[in-house]
Amino acid sequence: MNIVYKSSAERGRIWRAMLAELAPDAVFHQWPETGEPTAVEYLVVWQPPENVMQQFPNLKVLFSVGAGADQFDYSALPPGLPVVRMIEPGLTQGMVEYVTFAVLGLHRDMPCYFQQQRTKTWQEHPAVPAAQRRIGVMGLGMLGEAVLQRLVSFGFDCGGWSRTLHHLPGVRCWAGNDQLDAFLARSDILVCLLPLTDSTRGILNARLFSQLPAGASLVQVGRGEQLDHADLLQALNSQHLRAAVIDVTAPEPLPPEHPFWCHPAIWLTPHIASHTQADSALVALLENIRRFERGEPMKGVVDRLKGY
Ligand code: NDP
Ligand code: OXD
Repeated sequence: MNIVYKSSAERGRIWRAMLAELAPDAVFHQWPETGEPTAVEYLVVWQPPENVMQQFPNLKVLFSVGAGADQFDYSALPPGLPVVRMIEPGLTQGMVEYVTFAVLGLHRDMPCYFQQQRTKTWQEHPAVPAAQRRIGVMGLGMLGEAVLQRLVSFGFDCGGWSRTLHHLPGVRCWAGNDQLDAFLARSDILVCLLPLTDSTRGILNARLFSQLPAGASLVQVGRGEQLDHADLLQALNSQHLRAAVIDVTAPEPLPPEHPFWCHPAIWLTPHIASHTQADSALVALLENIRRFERGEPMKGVVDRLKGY
């Protein structure tokens, strides 16, 4: 197998060493080194190089190094070229940790208490039992399901929303645009784990916020383009929403004057909710390449019609 890898140099260094053990016959090039371009079969990237098919005319599979694959210009890729996103346990674990941290922080009113600390205010607020806190996760894919599994274990009242109906233990599920408002109406803490598509761009907007219960909070870990910043600020400033934990924004990074940086009800992190872990991701990548070479279905193939 002939692989070109174009992403974090540190991960590439680890992959090269691991490949020597796990797949000694593999030819591994770390961008900008590519070897003979016509020999390249598998390209693993976050951002592909320009004119990817002209550069690598015999490419067999394009792998995203991340869980999302919205960064690709599909019009520049031949329809038959499989595009595969990353499904690997390290990435899932990172997201479970981040969302659990965010949900627990919001559940226990931490943005308010951190703000009180800054003003030297010693004031207690009523605590809500987990069973009475309704969590709603938008997107029940690899990450949303794993997150919900963990949140259920805290005893939260958990709900989930997706395009097609899912059945998850301990989670009440809704599906499709027709059921979105019913799902939102019972989501005290809303977590967005949707992929970026034409249907989800701008979905976190004033209309959606108005459907949430008064005092609800948001955890945004999907993609920046899903969130309308002005609408979120309006919902927070009017105190319809209580707080927001935001990991992804458009643009990234936000400019220094952007109000999110200093807003007392916003926790902002620089797109770090989860990262592809070098060791577990290489195992997943090799497994997918071997599946492809045996003519078996790969895990995480993007459905270009659905857009994810
Ligand atoms: P999956 O493709 O496994 O799951 C996507 C889920 O979203 C599915 O349940 C799908 O529904 C649902 N969905 C898609 N479109 C719609 C829609 N229009 N209406 C309702 N539901 C919809 O994705 P992952 O769980 O692997 O990842 C989700 C996203 O998380 C990634 O695309 C990426 O943007 C983001 N991410 C962010 C990271 C960060 O660090 N902040 C790290 C990793 C990922 P159905 O099941 O019915 O198809
Ligand atoms: C991803 C991400 O998609 O880090 O993996 O956002």
